[in-house]
Amino acid sequence: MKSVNVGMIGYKFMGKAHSHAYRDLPMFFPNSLKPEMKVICGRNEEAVAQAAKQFGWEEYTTDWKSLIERDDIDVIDINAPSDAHKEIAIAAARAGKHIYCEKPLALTLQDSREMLAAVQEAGVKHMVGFNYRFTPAVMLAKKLIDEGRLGEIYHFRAWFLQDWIIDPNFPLVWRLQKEVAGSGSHGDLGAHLIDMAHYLIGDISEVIGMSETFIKERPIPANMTGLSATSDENSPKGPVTVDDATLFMARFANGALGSFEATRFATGHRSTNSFEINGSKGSVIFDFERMNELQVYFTDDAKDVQGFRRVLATDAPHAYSEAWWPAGHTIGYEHTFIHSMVELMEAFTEDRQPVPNFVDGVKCQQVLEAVELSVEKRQWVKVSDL
Ligand code: SOE
Repeated sequence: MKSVNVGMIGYKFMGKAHSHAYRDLPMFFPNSLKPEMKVICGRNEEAVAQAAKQFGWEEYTTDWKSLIERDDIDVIDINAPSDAHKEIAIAAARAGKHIYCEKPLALTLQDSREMLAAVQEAGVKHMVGFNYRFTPAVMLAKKLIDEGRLGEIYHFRAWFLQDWIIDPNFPLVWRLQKEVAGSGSHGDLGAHLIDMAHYLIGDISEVIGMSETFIKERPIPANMTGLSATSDENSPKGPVTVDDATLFMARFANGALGSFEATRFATGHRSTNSFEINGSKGSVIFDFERMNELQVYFTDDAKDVQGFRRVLATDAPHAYSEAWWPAGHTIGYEHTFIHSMVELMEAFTEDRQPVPNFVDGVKCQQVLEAVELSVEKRQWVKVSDL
């Protein structure tokens, strides 16, 4: 197998990010299997035809069921809104297709478990879109932890702050509707933080959270695409059925303590995705708005120069640096998706499951749901009880 034929369902924000990744991958990773951009699928024919042309897909279709039946398609990439993930993933697995699915994996823990069972039964490869794991600075943090260079880990604190719906008249887009999105900032942003915690620190054993929907009703959108939408003055309003902000505290199985904040109401923060980790021998701080850097502190540095140092984690010898630009010529958001697709291609070459996969997707969903239960009950919830 020298190339992998992809059929992609969804063509908006994530569709563009994935398409760009498939297109760039062969240029920068010439030794990788090549993803062939065969077919893009969406409900609106005019829009999907335009996307096919703009992003570089060979064909388009509006019928995902016929797409997954095609013999010439190896991988189904699902980046349609979250309520579409389950049906498509299960059908694709039964048709013997490998799957890349955007996060959150499903609307509920139960749905995500059914999806995992389907891919395992079919014996196909499965991957979930936790793209931030593939940031070289995050991978450096992981290396420092795994090598024991931060010592025993005491704290993981993470925050994902946005403000794109701060205007109460911003329309009721699908991300604000429970039946389509599952949850709000929690499943959209908190899911990334939870996966990051799993990746870096390990399993979460118990959680306690709180949640709020600040704006209860919003105008029904006339048009929406990606994260933007419009409505007119006379648009009727509908109820917001998800959280605007969810915060929770967590205890990790290894004894570390965690705090998590996901909100779309952090005025001035366009997309601040950060964490800090403190261990007995040092700390790291990461902020996606400065994604090329990791701040690192070691307790055994000479006292007179002790302090956080800024490591440019996209230069050699850091992850993926050999594929990119000369030293100091930094990379961006889109590269996290290219690296994710490289992992998917490597999984084919090495005949193993890519990571993160649906097992990680289910683990994330379990914590999401444990937090929701804790909010409802106003008490600590053990993740393993779900
Ligand atoms: C919108 O809130 C969003 O694009 C998420 O859906 C993504 O997963 C996150 O990476 C950035 O914010």
